[in-house]
Parts: sequence; C-alpha cells; structure tokens
Amino acid sequence: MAWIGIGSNLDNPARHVADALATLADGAEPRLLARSRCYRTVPVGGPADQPMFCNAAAAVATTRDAPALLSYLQAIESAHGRIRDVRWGPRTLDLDIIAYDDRRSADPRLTLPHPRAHERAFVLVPLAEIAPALSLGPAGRVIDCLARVDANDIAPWRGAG
Ligand code: A4P
Ligand code: MG
Repeated sequence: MAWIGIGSNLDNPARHVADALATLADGAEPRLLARSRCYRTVPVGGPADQPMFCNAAAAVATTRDAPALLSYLQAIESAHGRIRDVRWGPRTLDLDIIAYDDRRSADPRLTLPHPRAHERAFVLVPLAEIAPALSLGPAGRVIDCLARVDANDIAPWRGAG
C-alpha cells in the first residue's frame, strides 16, 4: 500500500486534483483505496507570488514496486502538462509518494518516507483524514507530526472534494 500527496496551483487546481483522483480511481492497478477532501493551502517555498494550492491525499493498493509506481505517477503528471522548471514553483500537478508500506530509502530519486512530508501541513492535514496512524519514520505518526506544525491557514477547498 502506498500513500500519495497530490498538489496543484495552476489552471484550475481543484480540477487537476479531481482528475488525478479520477485517474487513480479508474485504473485497476494501482487501485484507489481512500482519498481525502481537497484543501486550499498557502504555498510553501518557491516564488512569493505564486497562487494558492489545492492539496489532497490518496491511498492506493499496488503490485508495482515503488520506482514503478513513481514512474506511473510521473506519467499522470505529464498528461496534466506538468513542466519542471522552478523548484517548488507553480505546477499543474504534483504527485509525491509520501510512504510505501514501511519502506525506507535515502535515494534522492525516491526517498521514503518523503523527506519533507512530516513538517508540511499541506501534506499532513489531508493525510490525517485517511491515515492518521501512518508512521513517517523517525518523525512518528501523521497525527503526531500534525500536532507539531501550524495548520491554521489550511481550509477545505470550497466547491470541490
Ligand atoms: N523524489 C524523491 N523522493 C520522492 C518521493 N517520495 N515522491 C524525486 C516523489 N518524488 C520523489 O520532484 C523532484 C524529484 O524528487 C523527482 O525527480 C523525484 O525523483 P518533482 O516532482 O520533479 O519536483 P518538486 O515536487 O518541485 O520537488 P520536491 O523537492 O519534491 O518538492 P516538494 O518538497 O514536494 O515541494 N506548497 C503547498 N501549499 N502545496 C504544495 O503541494 N508543493 C511543493 C513541492 C512546494 N510547496 C507547496 C507544495
Ligand atoms: Mg514532486
């Protein structure tokens, strides 16, 4: 089982997130097991003037190994017109693997659990809806990480999710 963080802040972000969830729900493999609501979140890092994000989280069952799952997710990003230019800059769709079973990896091409998930409210708030007890490694469970961050400016995305 894998947990996926979903984010978008360009070209109708809620639609990109909803479409990505629909793509995951349509496929037999991976199979969508759970999804969170959609949230409006303040951009973290990157250019100061970028738009607000829509963020959500999903749980999938998969027979693919983690690198193959990441390739599959990157193909969905590409289908949404994702262009990688500015680090942490605006994007039509970002699909990150937050955790894959209890796998640990320090490989920069695929770090597990995701190296920044435990300190980011835009990941933790949606993830806490579907996986509050999930361990994010040394940082602890999702709900414990969430208790340590400021999530006050995160609100449900009106009209979606
Ligand atoms: N990579 C390594 N580990 C993983 C993993 N667990 N899941 C590598 C996915 N990818 C992983 O990612 C860069 C490289 O990370 C990939 O080539 C992959 O091999 P990317 O998707 O091309 O670029 P990125 O997402 O801009 O990079 P990064 O550093 O992963 O960004 P973050 O840390 O995910 O932050 N603010 C709000 N409010 N909401 C957001 O969703 N997202 C970001 C991106 C910044 N600020 C945000 C949001
Ligand atoms: Mg990413």
